[in-house]
Amino acid sequence: MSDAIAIARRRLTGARRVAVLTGAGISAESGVPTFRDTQTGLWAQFDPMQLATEEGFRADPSLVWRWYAWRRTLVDQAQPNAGHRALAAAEARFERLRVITQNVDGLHARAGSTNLIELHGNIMRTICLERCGFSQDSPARLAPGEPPRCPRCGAWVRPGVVWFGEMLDPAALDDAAAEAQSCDVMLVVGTSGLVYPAAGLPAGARRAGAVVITVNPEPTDLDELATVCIRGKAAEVLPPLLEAAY
Ligand code: BJW
Ligand code: ZN
Repeated sequence: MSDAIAIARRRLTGARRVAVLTGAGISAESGVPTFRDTQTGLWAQFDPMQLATEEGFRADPSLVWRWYAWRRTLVDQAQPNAGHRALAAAEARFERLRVITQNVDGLHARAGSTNLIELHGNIMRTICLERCGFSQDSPARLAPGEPPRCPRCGAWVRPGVVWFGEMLDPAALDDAAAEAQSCDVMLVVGTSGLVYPAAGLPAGARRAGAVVITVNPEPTDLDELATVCIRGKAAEVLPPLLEAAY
């Protein structure tokens, strides 16, 4: 076990409330490419920042729908990894453990996490572009081509995720901010810390006096405010970090 993991384990001992902020890195070892790594093959010529906006969707609905159809098949084939499972199992160890995820892949829920906030929605959900209220769990393999029409109002449907420039669900964001304010320890796993408002949560936790532990194989801006910084892959670090010491 690395020194950093041993130090972080000591900081977790005695913690009652643990908040966990996760990003795409936790699903990397499940084979789901991180948002910024989806630019492979056919998609290399497109900027994800342009695909993940309402403007981009309206400009070329078929293109954006195809990108999401492809990503849905990747998510459908993926399985939760040891990192997701360690977090799900740790719910039983602490008085309160809440996972706040930026991921849209649903792998935390599939691993068994029950106390979960999905800040950026879920790629397996389909909603109405005009927000008439239509929402449906999508089959994994929604056909590419043009997006279907909303059965209620006839507008395009779109993925049930939060695009750039869109508000996060206010209740989910309030919940996440309250967890950050009240936790003893915040674990920050596999996120570049570039996308707000999620990226602001660790600073909120730190200001409120929490210990902040980061897990990432690469340096990020969040390291500056971390109490303990663990360099490593989520699926390798989280099991030894979270298993109870007997
Ligand atoms: C491993 C690993 C392994 C690899 N183990 N780790 C304040 C300042 C500046 C800008 C803004 C601000 N407030 C708001 C903004 C604008 C914008 C924003 O933040 N822009 C920045 C890019 C600057 N934010 C928004 O627009 C948000 N809305 C909002 O604020 O509304 C109010 C508002 C409206 C209008 C104007 C202004 C304000 C909405 C953000 C929605 C983000 N949506 C996406 C797409 C979801 C749908 C989809 O997937 O298609 O969410 S963007 C994308 O980034 C996705 C992710 O959830 C999110 C975060 O990415 P994440 O998870 O950190 O992944 P990566 O790829 O960046 O990093 C992976 C990390 O893993 C790396 O560090 C690796 O090293 C690591 N890793 N392998 C552990 N094995
Ligand atoms: Zn509609």
